[in-house]
Amino acid sequence: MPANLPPQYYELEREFRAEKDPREKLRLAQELLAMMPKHKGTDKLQADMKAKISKLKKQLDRSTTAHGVRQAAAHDHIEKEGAGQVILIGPPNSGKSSLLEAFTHAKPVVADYPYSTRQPLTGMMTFETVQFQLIDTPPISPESYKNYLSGLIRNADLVVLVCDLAAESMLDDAKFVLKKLEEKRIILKHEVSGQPDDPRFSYKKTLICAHKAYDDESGEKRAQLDSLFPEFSLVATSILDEGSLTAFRKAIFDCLNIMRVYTKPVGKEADFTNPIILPIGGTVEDAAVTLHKDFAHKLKYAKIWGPGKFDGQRVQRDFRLIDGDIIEFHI
Ligand SMILES: Nc1nc2c(ncn2[C@@H]2O[C@H](COP(=O)(O)OP(=O)(O)OP(=O)(O)O)[C@@H](O)[C@H]2O)c(=O)[nH]1
Ligand SMILES: [Mg+2]
Repeated sequence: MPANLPPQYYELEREFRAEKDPREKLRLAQELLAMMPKHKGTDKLQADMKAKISKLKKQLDRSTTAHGVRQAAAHDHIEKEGAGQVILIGPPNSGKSSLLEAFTHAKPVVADYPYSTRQPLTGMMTFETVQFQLIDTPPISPESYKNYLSGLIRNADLVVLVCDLAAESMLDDAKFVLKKLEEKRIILKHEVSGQPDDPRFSYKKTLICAHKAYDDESGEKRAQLDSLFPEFSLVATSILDEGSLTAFRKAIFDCLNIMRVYTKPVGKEADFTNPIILPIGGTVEDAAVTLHKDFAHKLKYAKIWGPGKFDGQRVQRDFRLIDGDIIEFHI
């Protein structure tokens, strides 16, 4: 019986054979298996691919546990923390590590020469009452692309493409990053609603960071970036300008399409230190579910304080909340 494999299968198989990084190879093998039509004609192919997957997993397990530390091949997944995981990517020397240093307690290598960052590093950035996880990464250029970057970017909630307004080659460098990621089947978009039909691709919401803005007095470079990315949100930053760093924090919050809701125990003050994070448009019930499924089940009504409401207004579970609302659950 013929296997009848789709044309994309052969393209992906070629990529799989050429791939050297075991983690990326494992991901491609899993994609190939998922793409294979399941019938008698592919029985042997399926078994072969499952054997390859199991061998790659063993190989990765060994590299992860050897010496008790996670090794380079294991960089492609970073556990999420806080209200959103944000990955800083871009050409060499654009200022990715300087941004991580400015916003978090992390101590990345910052240097006036390119390729100073060799591996990803994370830190937590505060915006008002929430924290976001920032990931600093090694640069993307014709000379260098760490394969684990594809996994990290796919997994992140938001991509920040850091462009260097002080660099002559700013536009070419940014275009190269887009092209390289497209090769890896990652498409940077200004907004993402749903994913592409072809499951091998992924769309990632991206904020453009026009960095070293102090060095662009005339605004000419910024205008060039605006025309390369007409639809994207763009934030201009400089580590020398505190106001621009505040704007960056706010831009990240806005791009993540989330809101904060503060809980208030009956008869007590609201807790402003630990908001519930919900996607924009979330309801009273969504907020209750984040506390506990049973709790949401038992919920009778809630009282709300916030803009556009009477203080303590009584609402039902399908009531849509907005950023900054205070909620008192009644069960
Ligand atoms: N003028 C100016 N220089 C900056 C700014 N931010 C960073 N730099 C300088 O730019 C250079 C590169 O900064 P890094 O943060 O190491 O850049 P990177 O993108 O992490 O570089 P790689 O890790 O090599 O890709 C350093 O000399 C920084 O001091 C800024 O806002 N303005
Ligand atoms: Mg760096």
